[in-house]
Amino acid sequence: MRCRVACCAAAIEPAKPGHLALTIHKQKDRKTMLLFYSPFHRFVHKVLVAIHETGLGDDVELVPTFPFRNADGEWVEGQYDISMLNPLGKVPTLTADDGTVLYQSQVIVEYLDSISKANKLYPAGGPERFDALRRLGLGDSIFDFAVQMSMEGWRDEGARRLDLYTWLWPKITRSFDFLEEECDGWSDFDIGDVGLLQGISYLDGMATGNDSLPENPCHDWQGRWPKLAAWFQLSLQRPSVQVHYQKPFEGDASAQFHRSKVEQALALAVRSGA
Ligand SMILES: N[C@@H](CCC(=O)N[C@@H](CS)C(=O)NCC(=O)O)C(=O)O
Repeated sequence: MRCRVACCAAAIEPAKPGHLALTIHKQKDRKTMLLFYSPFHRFVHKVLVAIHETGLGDDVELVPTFPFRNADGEWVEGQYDISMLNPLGKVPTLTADDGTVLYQSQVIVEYLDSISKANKLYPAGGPERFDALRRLGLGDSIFDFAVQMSMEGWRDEGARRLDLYTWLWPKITRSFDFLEEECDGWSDFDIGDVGLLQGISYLDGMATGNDSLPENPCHDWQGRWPKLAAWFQLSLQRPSVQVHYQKPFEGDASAQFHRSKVEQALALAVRSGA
């Protein structure tokens, strides 16, 4: 059973006559959702692309959240805690305007699509839908593998587990072989493409020219898989990508701002419970 742990007073108080128009106007101007995410724009963020493709750019406030290191590379673990909202303590985490807290990017993008004001990213049904979901799963796995390898690189060189790399790289190169075959026929842009863009762009930022990565077969991935690279370069031009990709985050990224937004989210939070 779902229970509301706290409510926004303004949402439950009956509007006074004469105040109604003002209330409605204020609510329209306000960003009503909060997205806790890591503002590293060296890769394409699936959730940011979905926000813009679905026409929700004016409805979502971005809250920079650093699970490990901040933009200056300093360890800030714990200062940007979101575990009261998401027990996994992971970004991205979204609070919707009714206070519902959603986490795992796959869940967030599907929610955004369900309330879309513009494009739908999920094909309605049939083979197209399941093909999009398959590519989303592939992109998310490539992303997870690349993150795993990147985090392994935080260990001292001698302490890195080489078998992790020899286990993960073939999964990535086989995926790229499959995608090189498939991508010729791609024209529409759906949630599968968004997932692939996130995974490939993270791998691109981590692997390109980086020969210090053990067993790296992807240092020149764009030369090895040219059709996939052409699709990647074209997709990067989409406005929903350009709005953030490779652009520094310019808002408030302080721990104080973050705390104030966690408190705001908690005041509205709805979570599952007895
Ligand atoms: N499968 C998850 C992955 C999210 C994820 O791994 N987030 C990392 C940053 S890239 C994180 O927040 N890690 C913090 C932690 O593990 O404590 C999703 O797609 O949302």
